Amino acid sequence: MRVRITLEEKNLPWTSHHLDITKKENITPEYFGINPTGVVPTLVDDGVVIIESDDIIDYIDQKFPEPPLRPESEEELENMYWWMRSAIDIHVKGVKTYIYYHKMQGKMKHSEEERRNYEKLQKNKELLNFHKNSSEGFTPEEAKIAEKILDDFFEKADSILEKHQWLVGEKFTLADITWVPVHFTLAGAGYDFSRYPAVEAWANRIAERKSFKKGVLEWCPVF
Ligand SMILES: N[C@@H](CCC(=O)N[C@@H](CS)C(=O)NCC(=O)O)C(=O)O
Repeated sequence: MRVRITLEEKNLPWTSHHLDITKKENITPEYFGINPTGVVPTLVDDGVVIIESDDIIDYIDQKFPEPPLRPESEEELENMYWWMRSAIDIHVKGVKTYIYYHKMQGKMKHSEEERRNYEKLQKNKELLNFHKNSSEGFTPEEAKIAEKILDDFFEKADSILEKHQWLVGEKFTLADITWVPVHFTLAGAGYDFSRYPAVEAWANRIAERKSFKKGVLEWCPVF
């Protein structure tokens, strides 16, 4: 979602190679050969391969600067990177755990063969552990920890968005692009955003943008 929104904001031509993760189309030696963590997305631009959505959208914004999706001041730029890095850091423990527990619990049981296949390919310990837990089911305690991680971020975002239009000030940036899919998917998993009215208003503003309609809703009308 992040990468598609960014590409749409820039009006860049691109080709989608869609992998259905519910069918485990990403768990193949071929895909791990391109992205060693086996997750999506991966950008291949003219032979350059980039993994991690925050690095991909940063690369796109630097290589194709118009219209810019970054602030001008050093301080705001640092802030933008802080929001981007935070989303990546809490992805597995916060976002993924919350969504799997509230939306997919009990539906992710892996067969013995799937488990062996995954363990052969996956070298990343956090992901190995996550998928082992997702197959066995997360505990309510793990789900509570995930929720607390998310609450802390949305509380902070809400207090900023009460005063500013966007996460790092008055300019729409890669920080907003990084966080809006988190909002979209968590809302679809039942996370209570009514506690954060300024975040809800921010998400509604982004939902009006053509890039969100084309980059998110055309691919995933409801999560
Ligand atoms: N930090 C990575 C996270 C990527 C990620 O977790 N992608 C999910 C889809 S949103 C995925 O590929 N899940 C399948 C899996 O975990 O095997 C990024 O932002 O690029």
